Amino acid sequence: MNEHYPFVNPPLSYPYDAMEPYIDTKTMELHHDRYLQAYIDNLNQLLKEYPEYQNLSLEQLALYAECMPPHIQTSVRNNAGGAYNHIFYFSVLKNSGAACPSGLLASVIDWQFNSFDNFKKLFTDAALSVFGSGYAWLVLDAENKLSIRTTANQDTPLFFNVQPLLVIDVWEHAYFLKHYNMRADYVKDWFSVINWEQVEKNYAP
Ligand code: MN3
Repeated sequence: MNEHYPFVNPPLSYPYDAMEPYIDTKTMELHHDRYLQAYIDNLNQLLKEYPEYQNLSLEQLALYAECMPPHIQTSVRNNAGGAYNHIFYFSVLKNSGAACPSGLLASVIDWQFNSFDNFKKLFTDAALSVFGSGYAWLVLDAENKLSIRTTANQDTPLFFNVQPLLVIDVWEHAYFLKHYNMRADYVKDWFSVINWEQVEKNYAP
């Protein structure tokens, strides 16, 4: 995708129905073509008037929004964050991939969380603890340790000075059509479509 303005919505690297039966086709279509598209369109619209910010990346826009004129701070932060978070979310989905991490990442998860099953439990608890809309993340922090973080709305974990490895979107639009209000069922299904190969690359590029 473009590193800066004008941003374009990167096409999914898989068909809309690729995550069936865990995440339904219609949800994937709406999520990518409407929700993510809207963040990108809004951001481009906003930046049209601000050539001085047009060379910034999504990460920079989300991070530096608070240094911008007060009347655009919230919109830049939400729309750049919304685009960044969604692109990241779609990039770590894959059906029929490995069921769990391997290699170095697997060892570090075992070491830091005692076992993969315990990591899964803690990550699920975090995803369920998000009140309202937001995300749960596995990140690498400044001390090179893995941790589980949650963010509200379209905040990004970049605010914590960490490197994101894996994310689940727990906004209702990510699961409502199939799982209704049962976020726990969605989180359970989502664990079947994690692209662990990509997460490993994010960990040790
Ligand atoms: Mn979403």
